Amino acid sequence: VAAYDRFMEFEEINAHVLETVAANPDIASLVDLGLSTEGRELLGIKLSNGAAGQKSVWFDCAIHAREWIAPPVCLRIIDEVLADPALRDLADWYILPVANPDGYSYSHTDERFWRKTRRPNEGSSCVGTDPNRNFDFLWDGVGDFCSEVYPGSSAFSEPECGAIGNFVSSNADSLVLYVAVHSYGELILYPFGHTVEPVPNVDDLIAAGTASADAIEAVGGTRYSVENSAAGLYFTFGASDDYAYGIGAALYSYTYELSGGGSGGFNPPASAIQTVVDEVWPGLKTLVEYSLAN
Ligand code: 0X9
Ligand code: ZN
Repeated sequence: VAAYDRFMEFEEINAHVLETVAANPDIASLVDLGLSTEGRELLGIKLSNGAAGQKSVWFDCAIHAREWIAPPVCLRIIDEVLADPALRDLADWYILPVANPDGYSYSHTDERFWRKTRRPNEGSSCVGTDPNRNFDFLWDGVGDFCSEVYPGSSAFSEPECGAIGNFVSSNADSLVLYVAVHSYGELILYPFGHTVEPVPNVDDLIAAGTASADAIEAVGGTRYSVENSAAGLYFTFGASDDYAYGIGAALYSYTYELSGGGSGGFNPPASAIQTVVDEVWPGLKTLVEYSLAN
């Protein structure tokens, strides 16, 4: 069981993933997605009943470095799915607790509100790319190196994004649901980020998202709102959820913006973690159930 009373550092989270796999060999396996720019391991975990031909669901957390409230949600998913065989009969679960380990580590050691990756930009002293603008779906190459939403020198210039994109595209046959966990805003966002035009299965996306929001609200009254990304937030290109949906890999694709806290919203106290994971887990479970049933 992971710690929910403090924000774990990257090394501790990876050690926890490795221990979990070692302790549950019949259920859990390591999904080694490769290395970050600075050589940190992108370690995901697969939880499965072992049956062939299962559908699958994916969750990644903290692709934005400073969003520390996200990894505990991924770790809670692992705890729950390990404990409940019925959840493993629904689908194979893939969870990546820290999608941007270089940035996450840097936000612990140097700059609490760091957002981007840590790959240097040639010809600029400004470091990093916004990984959630770097995916190869309608990637928009216009942007300033120093911008918080710099999209990178090319689509998938960031190895962290390429690793996730490669997993998603190569598992398109089984993948039903893609979820990126971010903060903050208490939002359940569905595609696309570049247009408010409804996507073909928008009714199902809204129905699943609303069922999820209802399950979250039932815990302690927090109401997440279910919105199209572009309408509910702002226009974007190259985000991970839009990639998973846009290439046809996941019919259900979402970004969850968790609760905020602290000045600026990206700095909730560790004492907020337990409440967030307790209310969001039932919402994610409901989302999985809905998306696999419809
Ligand atoms: O801007 C983002 O990447 C996300 N918000 S955050 O405050 N965590 O940075 C929202 C992404 C939502 N999805 C799309 N726009 N496709
Ligand atoms: Zn984010």
